Amino acid sequence: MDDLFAPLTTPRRESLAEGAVLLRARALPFETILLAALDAVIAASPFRHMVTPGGYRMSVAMTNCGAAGWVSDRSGYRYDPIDPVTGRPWPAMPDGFLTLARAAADEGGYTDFRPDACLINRYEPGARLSLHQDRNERDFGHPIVSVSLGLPATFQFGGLKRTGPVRKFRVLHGDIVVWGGSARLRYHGVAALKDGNHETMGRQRINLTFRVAR
Ligand code: MD3
Ligand code: FE
Repeated sequence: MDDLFAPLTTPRRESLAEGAVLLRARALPFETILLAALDAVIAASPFRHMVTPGGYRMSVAMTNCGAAGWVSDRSGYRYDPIDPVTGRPWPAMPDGFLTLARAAADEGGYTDFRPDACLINRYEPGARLSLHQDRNERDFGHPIVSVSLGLPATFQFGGLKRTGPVRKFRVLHGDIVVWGGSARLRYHGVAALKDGNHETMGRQRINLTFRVAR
């Protein structure tokens, strides 16, 4: 059952590990702007299920905005300035996305964050992301900022090796996580999404993941 008192009893800011901080509900003031911008992005570059280099269809549907978009296909993972589905550049990064990502990075202690890539992940009930590292970017000195929207999810994060202990925590609509420093290369994933209905987002979770890819 939902905890009605969560906004009163949950800290606004939680340190998850060295370099990683969870900022509760920080995207809520941007909700309307984010959702309008998101609609425009997916109208230009729709969600699609990419295929892993091993040939598996990902359960998470993805799209991108910004100068570079994360792409997976039989030939590998990479950042590409062109959306392979439309043959056109990915939609530009909306101002509201940039402003929020930068404010969150600032609050996490990372000044001057200028992401050129935003990977947008859509989880429907049952969709999951298995444990992985984000290592397709050129410079791991830049943090990653993650904005959660819609249904709650369980984040998993481990260490710098695939094996070993994994910690779990719930992320809710409007929560932001900033991953930098020694947390930047931690293994992480998302457990299978539990079914539910979110009052503004319906039966889905959307995650915006801001990176410096260049
Ligand atoms: C921990 N997305 O797109 S964001 C991804 O919720 C990805 O859609 C997840 O992992 C999602 O690659 C999780 C949280 C996240 C992002 C980057 C990290 C956690 C991280 C980098 C290092 C450690
Ligand atoms: Fe990741």
